[in-house]
Amino acid sequence: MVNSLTLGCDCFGVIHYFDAVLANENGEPNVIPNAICMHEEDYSILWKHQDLHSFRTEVRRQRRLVVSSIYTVGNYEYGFYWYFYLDGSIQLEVKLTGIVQPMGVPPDATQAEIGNATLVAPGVAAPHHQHLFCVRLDMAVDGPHNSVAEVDVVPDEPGPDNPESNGFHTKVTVLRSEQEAKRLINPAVSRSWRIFNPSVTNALGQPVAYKLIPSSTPTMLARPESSVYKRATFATQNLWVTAYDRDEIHAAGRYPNQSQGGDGLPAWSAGNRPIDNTDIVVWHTFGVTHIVRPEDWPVMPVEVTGFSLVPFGFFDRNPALDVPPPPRHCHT
Ligand SMILES: [Cu+2]
Repeated sequence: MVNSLTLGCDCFGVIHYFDAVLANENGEPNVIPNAICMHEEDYSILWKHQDLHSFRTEVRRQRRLVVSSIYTVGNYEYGFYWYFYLDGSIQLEVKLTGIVQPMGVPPDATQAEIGNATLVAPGVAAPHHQHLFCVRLDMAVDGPHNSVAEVDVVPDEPGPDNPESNGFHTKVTVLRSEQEAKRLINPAVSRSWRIFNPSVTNALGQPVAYKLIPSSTPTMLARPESSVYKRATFATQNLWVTAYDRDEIHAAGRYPNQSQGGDGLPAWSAGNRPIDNTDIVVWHTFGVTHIVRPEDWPVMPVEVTGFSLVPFGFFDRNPALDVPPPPRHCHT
């Protein structure tokens, strides 16, 4: 399903391409030229400050390394864009485009009459649906043995230690077993998950860590008795953490199309293996619930979903201080 990418169309600028070698249905190697694109691009400002007394300014430009590929899955295109930034941050954006699944409705049908779909053209409607992705992150933050903590930001209790009633603090909960690590996002408390190495500290004595910042993302809306829920149970949680096993690769198991349900993450995590200070894999489910717009027809402008992994005490200070300054006229 992976596309061959074309210079000046899919990717701009100075590009390095990688071919993909895949097996065809007879098990023979099949080369797909230019399947992966790598390039660098400007990404606005990295950091800036203007001194309010002297009006002296320092500014540095952000750049990112982009590694991308695009897949045509039936009517849809999915672009996977990994970004690597100068401050050590990593981001995945999935770009959704292509043609939404249409269905015919009577030419005089109204929006009220067609139920769980949007009328996108006379006689044409597009059903509500979800795109839920699960990434397998084989984490190794400064070594193979890592732990995961859930971090919520919550208000302090009222009392003498909170005299203005405006204090808040981080509530850090280390997830110690696979069952404890089945988690949902919670934007109201800025929930993130910190993947840290308990055995390695930075110069400040803190365990080195990267934090997973989810986007505002749904989980599966289909009910537990549905076929899709049983086969894609991974999509009912935003986070899973498992003990590393080389055979545990696909979140829905090896054969989702033939599955009777329960394979993949729910089966592996049923063993409730310990996940604290050991070789772990972090799985993150994210995506979009797509209530199709008339503007998505007849071809859909890109909609973006994804997540970020940013250093949290992995470095001792801002790691991008040595970025060369832009031309002289940008700072005084
Ligand atoms: Cu969609």
